[in-house]
Order: sequence, then C-alpha cells, then structure tokens
Amino acid sequence: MNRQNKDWWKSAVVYQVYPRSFQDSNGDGIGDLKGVIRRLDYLRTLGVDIIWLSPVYTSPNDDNGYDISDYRGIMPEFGTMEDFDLLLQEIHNRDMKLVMDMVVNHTSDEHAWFQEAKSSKTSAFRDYYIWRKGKEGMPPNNWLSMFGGTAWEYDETTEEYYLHLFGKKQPDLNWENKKVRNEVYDIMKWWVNKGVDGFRMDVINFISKVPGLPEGIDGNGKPYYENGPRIHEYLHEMNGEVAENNCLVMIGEMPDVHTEDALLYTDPNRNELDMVFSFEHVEVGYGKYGKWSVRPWALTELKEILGKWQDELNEKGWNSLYWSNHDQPRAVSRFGDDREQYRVISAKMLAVCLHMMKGTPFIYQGEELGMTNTRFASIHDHRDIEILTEYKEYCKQGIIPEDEFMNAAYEHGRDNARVPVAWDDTANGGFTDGEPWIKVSGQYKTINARNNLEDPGSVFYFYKKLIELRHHEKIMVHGDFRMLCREDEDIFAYTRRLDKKIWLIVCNFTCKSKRFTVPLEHINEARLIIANYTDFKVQLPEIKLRPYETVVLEMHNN
Ligand code: TEU
Ligand code: CA
Repeated sequence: MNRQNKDWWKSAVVYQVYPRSFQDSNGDGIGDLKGVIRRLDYLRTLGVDIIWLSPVYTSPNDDNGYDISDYRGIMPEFGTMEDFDLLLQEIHNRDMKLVMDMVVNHTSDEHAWFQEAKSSKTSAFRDYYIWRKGKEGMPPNNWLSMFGGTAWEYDETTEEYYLHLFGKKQPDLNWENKKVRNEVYDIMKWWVNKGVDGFRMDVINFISKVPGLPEGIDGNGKPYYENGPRIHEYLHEMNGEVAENNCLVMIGEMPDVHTEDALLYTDPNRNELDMVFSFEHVEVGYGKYGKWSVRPWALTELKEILGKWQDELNEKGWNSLYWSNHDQPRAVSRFGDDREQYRVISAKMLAVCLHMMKGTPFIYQGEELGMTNTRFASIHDHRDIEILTEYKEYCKQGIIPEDEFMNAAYEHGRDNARVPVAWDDTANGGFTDGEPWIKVSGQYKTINARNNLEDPGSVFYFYKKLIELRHHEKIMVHGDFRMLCREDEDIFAYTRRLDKKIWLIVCNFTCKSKRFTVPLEHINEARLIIANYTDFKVQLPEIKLRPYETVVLEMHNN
C-alpha cells in the first residue's frame, strides 16, 4: 500500500493496537513497543494495512496515555524513542502504515504548559487552558465531566477553576488561542517528519466551546462543546498545516456526531478529515444511566443507525466501520453470541456484516481471535478511570445497586477491551511473564492466537480472507450500499453494486434458523464469495440460514 494516491486509505483495513495490553516484552506486566515489534509478523500474516497505535507518549497514565505530559516523548513503561523509531521502520518494512493517536482536546495536568499555566494568573501559558472564577464558592458552571462529577477543578494558588471535560488530570486546552493551535500543528508535523502516516484525533469535535460556556440542562454541557462554533475552521486549518500535502489519513473520534456534521467533516472538498468515528451504533442498549444501564435492543435499531450512516455518506464523505475499540466491550459479546457453541460462527458473521459495508473497517486487537468480555469479580479488579469514578458517583450514592453497576460494567465497560491479548495457553496467555497490570481473560486457554493460527476454520483466518477480498474486489471498497428488508428483526441484509456487479450480503443475527427470500428480480444464478458455514449451497430464490449464518453472493442474471 502506498500513500501516493489521495484515497489510499479507502481500500485499507486498520488494526488498533492498545499497547498496554498487547504484548509485554520485559516481564513488568505492561505491554510495550518491543512487544508490538515482536508481533508485527502476526499482523502481516493477518494482512492489515494500517496500524493505529493508542497513545504511547509520556504520560502519568491517569487515563492510560490519553493524558499526555510530553507530546515528543515516549512513555518509559512502553520503551524509548529508539524503540519507536524501530517500530515505525519495521512497520514500513512490512509494507504497513502507522497512524498515531493524537490527544489534543486536553493535556495531562503534568504537562509543562499546565504547570506553567497554574503557577500564576500572569503566566504566558495561562491562556493555554480554560480558567474561570467560581460562582459563590461553586464551580463556574454546572457542566459534568465525561467521567462523572463536575467538569471543573479548583486551583488553590490562583483561586480559579480550570475546565476538564474528562478526568481532573486532563485539563482542556483553549483552542481559541492561536498559540495553542500552532503548538498542536508543530507537534503533529514533528511526527509527520518522523514518517508517520496519519492521525486518529481523540474527541476532536470537543475542541471548540461556545463562548460564555452557558449552563447546561441537568449539567449537560454537550450542546456547548460538541461540534462547537469554530470546529470546522480549526479542522480545516489543521488539515492545511499538517495533512494536505502529506497524503496522511486523518480520522476524527467524535462522540455525538450526526450524519449532517459528518458529511461536512469528511467532504473531500472541504479538507477537514477523511473519516470520523461515530458513536450511535455503539450506544444501542444504553438505558436510563447511559452505559451504566443495560437495556435489551432490537436488531432493527442497529440497522436503522448503520443504514442511515451508509445512506447519507454513500456519495460524498466516507464511513469508518467498527464494532469495538479500547473504549468498548468485545464485539462478539455485544453484537454476536459469546456462548461457546456460537462464539466462532457469530464472530465471523459480524466480521462479514461490517467488512462488507462501505467504509474503512477497523479491527480491535483480539477481535480477530473472537475474544470475549471478561467478568470482574470485584470493583477492585477494575483499572479504568471511567468505571472507578462512575462507581463512586452511582453506587456509593445509592443511585444504582452494586450488582447492576457491575453487570453494566461487564456489558458496556471499557476494561473488557483492555484485558490483554491472549497469545497462547501458557501463563497469562503469553502476554507477560510477570504480574499483568489488569487481569487476563479467564478463557485464554481456549481463545488465543496460537489456537486460531493452528485451525484453518478459525476466526483469524476468516478475517484474513475478508481482508484479502477487500484488496482484490473494487466493489467492496466503492460499491453502492443499499439496505434490504429494513423491518426484519433477525436478518441484516444489503447489496453492494458497482457497474454491472451486484453482491448480496445476508447475516442472520439470531441463534435460530431463518429463511431469506432474495428480493432481486431476474436473478437466476449466484456465485459464492464467502460464507461462515463451509457447506453452504447456493439455492435461489430462498436461502435457508442456520444460526448466525452469513453469506455473500455475487448475483447474475443469465
Ligand atoms: O474517548 C472519548 C469518549 O468520549 C468516550 O468514548 C469515552 O471513552 C467514554 O467511554 C465516555 O463514556 C476518548 C478515548 O478514546 C478514551 O480512551 C479517553 O478516555 C477519552 O477520549 C479522553 O481522552
Ligand atoms: Ca513491559
């Protein structure tokens, strides 16, 4: 894959590495860069094109690296800058690309800018952050942090509050300040000079706040900082400074982004971003207290959301496609069926459903192995700042009973994804020789990379096949998407069309047998592209589907 043509990332498959949980190389229980290097051949075998590396910069790790204290340094736990340079070189040697995770809505409170900023009201760096006076002993407004509690922290020295939309060790940068923006672009250019191929911009639709920071309804400040007034201006500016002449891929992570905004963000003529991560589909099943309540959801809800994103970004703009990442539960547990009899088959069905849609697919580490959610026995086993803070907010106050909260953390919590990748059936799944920083999966003896690699029918080889297909079949990249049988509560079906070619994709999302009648006229022949049951026989016009069966057919009318 080369970056010569502007749209190189459209035919790519991205693999996300969360380094802390990928591979430990020195027995301290923490994944590291040398560990990533050790596993590059594995990723090459899988066939992915781009590696997105979660943050590896210097950080006190309050939010596992999403709190950066030095943008030009490597977190000592992960290794050195030499290790990074080698990693980048080894990735490029294998004809893969590297996307860095850039967190610039906020820094760590241990960043030199913030240390300076809080030293005095007259500091040259004061205006790098968002400071306000309190209101009669209360915070400046009622906004709540994404991790629970007020979004303001009082600073004794200067007797003002600073804004932190996430943890209190993650002060928000003031993007209105041109100096801040220039610093960010300089940092990005510094990494581009090293040879990185793109950026995943963390919560990038939060950077422009409505002036005056108005009170929110029930503490909800989101309407005043999500997709804010100057967001397009900033992104356009960033693109011009950093991306445009370098053929980078620019991916924006955007909670609460809607298709209308996404069209603007990803319109190639506007030079802002190439694609965005939206959240609507990973919020199905959220209840009264958001992710801390579990609500049964219907397939039609999921289809409605994904179908809308496909429809609206079909002509202009571009979708990113994902079931999971380091903030989400495991795909097979959430959208498939992780009971042993269905785990593999449903993991493959989900892979087809996602990879056949129009957009760039993202695989989260372990997803290609069919890794599942992990039930933690006690809150003390959890490591995620979000779970730990919200536990205090909701359980200690008696709003959500402890067992309900723990169940919600199991269904929706971020630690599921942060459980180390299981490589084999040796101690700790081969992740570390030491004590892992977070518990390993109880299932590592059966669900691991070695077992997958030894079994031609594994989830791993199925993903490999899908990735290969994408590299050869233009229709998978550019074909038009059309949803079929929108109302069907069990089957997710759609077509892709390019020139005269038609692909039909059918996915049974249930553990029951189903029948699906091909709703296409004049079709009398079909060629099998891929299926998750090896003995699938083409029958038209009615397809009999077994539990979680999926099939992709190329349709012909002779
Ligand atoms: O996440 C942004 C975000 O809003 C959520 O997905 C968040 O993970 C949380 O679950 C909201 O309930 C990004 C990063 O991906 C995440 O890991 C960081 O914690 C966060 O930004 C702050 O940098
Ligand atoms: Ca280590």
